[in-house]
Amino acid sequence: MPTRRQLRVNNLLQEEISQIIRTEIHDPDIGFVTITGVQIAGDLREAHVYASVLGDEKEVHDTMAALARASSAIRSELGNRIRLKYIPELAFELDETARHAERIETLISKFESELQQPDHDFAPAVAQIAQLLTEQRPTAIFIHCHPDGDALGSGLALSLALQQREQFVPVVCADSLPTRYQFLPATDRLTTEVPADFEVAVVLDAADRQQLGAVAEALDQAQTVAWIDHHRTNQGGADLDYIDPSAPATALLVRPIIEAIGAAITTDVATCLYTGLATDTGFFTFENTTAQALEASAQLIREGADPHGIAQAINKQHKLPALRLQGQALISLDSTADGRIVYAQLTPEDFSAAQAESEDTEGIIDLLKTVGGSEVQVLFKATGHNCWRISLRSSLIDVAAVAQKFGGGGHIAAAGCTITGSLPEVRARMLKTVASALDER
Ligand SMILES: [Mn+2]
Repeated sequence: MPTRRQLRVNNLLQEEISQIIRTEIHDPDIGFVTITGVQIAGDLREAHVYASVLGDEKEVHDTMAALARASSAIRSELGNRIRLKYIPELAFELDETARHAERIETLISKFESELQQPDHDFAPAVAQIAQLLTEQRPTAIFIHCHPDGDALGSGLALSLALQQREQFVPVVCADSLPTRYQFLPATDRLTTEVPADFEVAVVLDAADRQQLGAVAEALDQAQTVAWIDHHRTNQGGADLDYIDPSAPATALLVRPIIEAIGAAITTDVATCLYTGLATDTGFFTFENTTAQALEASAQLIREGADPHGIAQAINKQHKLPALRLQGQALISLDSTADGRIVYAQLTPEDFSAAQAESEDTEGIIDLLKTVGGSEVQVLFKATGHNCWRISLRSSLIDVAAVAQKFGGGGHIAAAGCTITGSLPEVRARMLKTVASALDER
């Protein structure tokens, strides 16, 4: 099985070799050739380059011979173009269709599991949801409780877009707007109250009904529910589902909907979408910081989003209670499994000593991630008597799977769940589950 790094190098080599053959190698013997894949050896010294050639036996033979002749020229051109410690020797091999298909299949399943590429064409879902929204039936947008930048940004962007079509659509959230997001435009349409009558509900950035918190039951009032989300644990099942776990943020799923209803990406809409994308990628540092994320962010900046202003507004809003709470969490910091698991806890006493609220815990888990040698980070937060909200992070194991064992969910690298019981008991259960997930790896 190739590692992620090898996959990345393979893809890079494939792209560059294709281009070099197209533009730099002028051997008339080279016919219609497509580089269908590259497999680099474990030591990175040699790469098998698979070529499929259109034509009869002679054309195939001549092309392969010409590629073999050109291989050192291609290799030295690769050296000019890419930065690798060692440019591998290239061995060109004919890609017969059967083997080709087989390798494509392996690659696709690899992509699905490792890179979370979409296995779906989402165009029909986008079109159907856009169609629903242009019917102008009374509509309400629902976002997850304890709203983050993606939930708020996605919700407000869609509401602003619908307003351009003369429709006022509230954004319903069980919890009120955190201070750090008060800079967002159009926050006046946020409400904790379920509107009296609506026919269409659009749910954004929530993995399931529970994540809507106190307003979850309001969904039963809707005649039609459209659900747009990027959480891997989302099971779907709404009237219209648009669930794409490969998307770095729900904001990027909302964008094509806005375009499909014919609304403009105004400065305000761009600000909301950029906020969703930036916050869900940890300001473009998390694992989900893909080329797609950066390209989309560049586009939003051209459309008026102010990256510096948004980052300042969100990150320079620390309140004393939140910083004191960070201190409490850091004092409790401990590790297990030879330092591979790092954990911290916030008891009800910590919250009162810091005069902090649950909203103030945001960002603490990211401090845990900075501990050298740690592979999994776990934060235990008291949310009531013997009730613990647990945040999990890891770039090594699937923490969504761990969280699911306790009725929670989330993403591969970031997940959470709630467990009741005494802290020592809850902590022991969770750390044991995490440790065995590490062992099984
Ligand atoms: Mn999100």
